[in-house]
Amino acid sequence: MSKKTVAELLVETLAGAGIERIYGVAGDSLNGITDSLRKRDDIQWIHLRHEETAAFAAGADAHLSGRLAVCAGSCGPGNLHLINGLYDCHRSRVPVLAIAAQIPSNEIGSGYFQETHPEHLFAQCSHYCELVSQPEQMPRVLEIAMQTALSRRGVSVIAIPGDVGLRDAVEQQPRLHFPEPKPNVRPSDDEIAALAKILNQSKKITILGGAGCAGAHTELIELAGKLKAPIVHAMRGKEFIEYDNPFDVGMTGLLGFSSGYHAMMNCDVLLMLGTDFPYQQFFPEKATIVQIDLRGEQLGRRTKLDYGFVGDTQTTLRALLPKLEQSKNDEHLKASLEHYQKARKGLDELATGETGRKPIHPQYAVRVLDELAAENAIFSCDVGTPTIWAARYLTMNGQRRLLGSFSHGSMANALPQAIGAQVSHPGRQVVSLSGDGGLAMLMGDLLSLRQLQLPVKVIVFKNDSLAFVELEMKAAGVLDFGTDLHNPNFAKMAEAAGLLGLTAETPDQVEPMIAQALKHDGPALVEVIVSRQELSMPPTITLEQMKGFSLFMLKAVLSGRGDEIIDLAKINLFR
Ligand SMILES: Cc1cc2nc3c(=O)[nH]c(=O)nc-3n(C[C@H](O)[C@H](O)[C@H](O)COP(=O)(O)OP(=O)(O)OC[C@H]3O[C@@H](n4cnc5c(N)ncnc54)[C@H](O)[C@@H]3O)c2cc1C
Ligand SMILES: Cc1ncc(C[n+]2csc(CCOP(=O)(O)OP(=O)(O)O)c2C)c(N)n1
Ligand SMILES: [Mg+2]
Repeated sequence: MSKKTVAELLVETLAGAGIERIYGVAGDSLNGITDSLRKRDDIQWIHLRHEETAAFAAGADAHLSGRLAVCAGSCGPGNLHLINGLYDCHRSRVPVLAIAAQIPSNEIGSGYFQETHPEHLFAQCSHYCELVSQPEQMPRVLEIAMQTALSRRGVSVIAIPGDVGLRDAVEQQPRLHFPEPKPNVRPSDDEIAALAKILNQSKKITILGGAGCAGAHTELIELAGKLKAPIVHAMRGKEFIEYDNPFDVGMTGLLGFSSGYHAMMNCDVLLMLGTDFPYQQFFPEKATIVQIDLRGEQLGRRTKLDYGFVGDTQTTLRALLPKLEQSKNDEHLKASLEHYQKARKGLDELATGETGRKPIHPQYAVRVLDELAAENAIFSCDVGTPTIWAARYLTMNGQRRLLGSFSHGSMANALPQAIGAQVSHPGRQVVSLSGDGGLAMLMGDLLSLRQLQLPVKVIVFKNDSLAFVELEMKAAGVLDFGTDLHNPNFAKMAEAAGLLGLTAETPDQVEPMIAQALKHDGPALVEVIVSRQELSMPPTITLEQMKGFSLFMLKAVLSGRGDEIIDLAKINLFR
């Protein structure tokens, strides 16, 4: 029997750790690895058209499963293409390992064909990034990379020259055979007592929850019930917090609900749980702020902080709940919930479609999709206006999932993430809410839907523009420029690529076409011709007010009404 190669040991180590697939694009320098994959049936090669897609897809896979996912690119330009997707994975704290093949080891440093230095390139978007330069390092370096991605939640990269992969392995087996550790992390007893005291003494408490509340829904609802506290969520917390939640008052932030904003601004104590909500302008200035996060380094990052605690949300709340007294004061909660109902009603009124009337409101298309989609559908939304519609019109229910490039904010994420979702969850309905700009940016991988037989449904919001940027330009008082898109007929293009392709031009076509696409046994694309400026800027905000501020710098929530920005700094609806 021939000896095992380093590449074979690499693949065996991955398979042994339960990795079922590697997303990537093949290349000479990856030959050792792809050839090892070819010979096994317990780990698949997911062949894509662009490495950026591979990285986003791996990130989606990891986000949905909570487990390590792997992507790969060949030397130089091949792995360089991974970088934007890897940034996204790293900033979203999902465990992803990237295999960056390297040029022949004896050529490193000579300016050889395709030479780059992955250890430098990926240093900023990874916790661990090392070159495997000799067989003795395998599998140890790979195992450290995997362990680091998992335990620190983020990206690890190993760079490996093609020739090193083809050499004989020294070690013959993976060395680590233990299940992923799952420690309980919580504040000390004294800290829990101090936290309980602060909360027991306060009457107007608002909870701001984020993605770090995943898995702690029961405890979160019990907490809100005891404190009579409205719960505001940050975008990445939507899928974990919004459902079955009688305390829900919506999202905060520019794209949020005015009710979310007010619930935060009008509290005496803001309790932040597992959130890194980034916009400083939306935090209350006078309230006492308490933050609980699994990572100490996250404490006080976004706002001044009065108390900070390190703990996992669920474990911490379990320790805290018995120490809390039942609050009897529900004034703040009631006011916040009433405000939420009003805000919700206002948004729902915009999500309508009149027969034959063009163009279609994008809100309407998403409302229809929300109604028709499966109870356990997985959605992804592009950065741009699809993020707004997803935040406001997709209903989460504890089974549905929502993917986006929320922390890194990269365009073109939705289709690649949908690919990763569908590959890793073959039985689930997966829907990509794509911008026409976003789809075009990584459009090559529409072809992958057919090739990999992935029944992803792509809804394209065709507004012939980079609408979100146009909105920001208007807000900044500059004339919009460079935002026009001369689009093809995406439905015909989809047909040519072997997908079902449909075009909805009028509201009455939206429901039957989305229904047809969802039922279709294979990939489908519905282009929806939507209005270009659904949220126009208010005439009352002057250039002077805007000067030097990006839209995100404004202390404002974009009113769903499309005719105003509610300058929330000036209005206090509770007074
Ligand atoms: C175009 C665009 C517009 C946007 N507008 C908005 C907006 O208006 N409003 C909005 O909210 N967002 C908006 N976002 C998203 C925003 O940029 C942030 O990504 C988002 O607010 C962060 O959500 P989060 O705090 O839930 O998640 P993260 O930023 O991922 O933070 C999660 C926190 O939880 C901690 N954590 C993880 N696990 C645990 C655990 N088990 N226990 C305790 N802590 C844990 C982490 O350490 C981290 O600090 C927008 C994004 C885009 C692209
Ligand atoms: C890779 C990348 N390039 C540019 C941007 C800036 N940007 C943010 S949203 C956006 C427009 C997105 O257009 P589209 O996908 O058509 O969505 P729309 O807002 O029109 O619905 C742009 C250019 C970005 N976030 N990411
Ligand atoms: Mg667009």
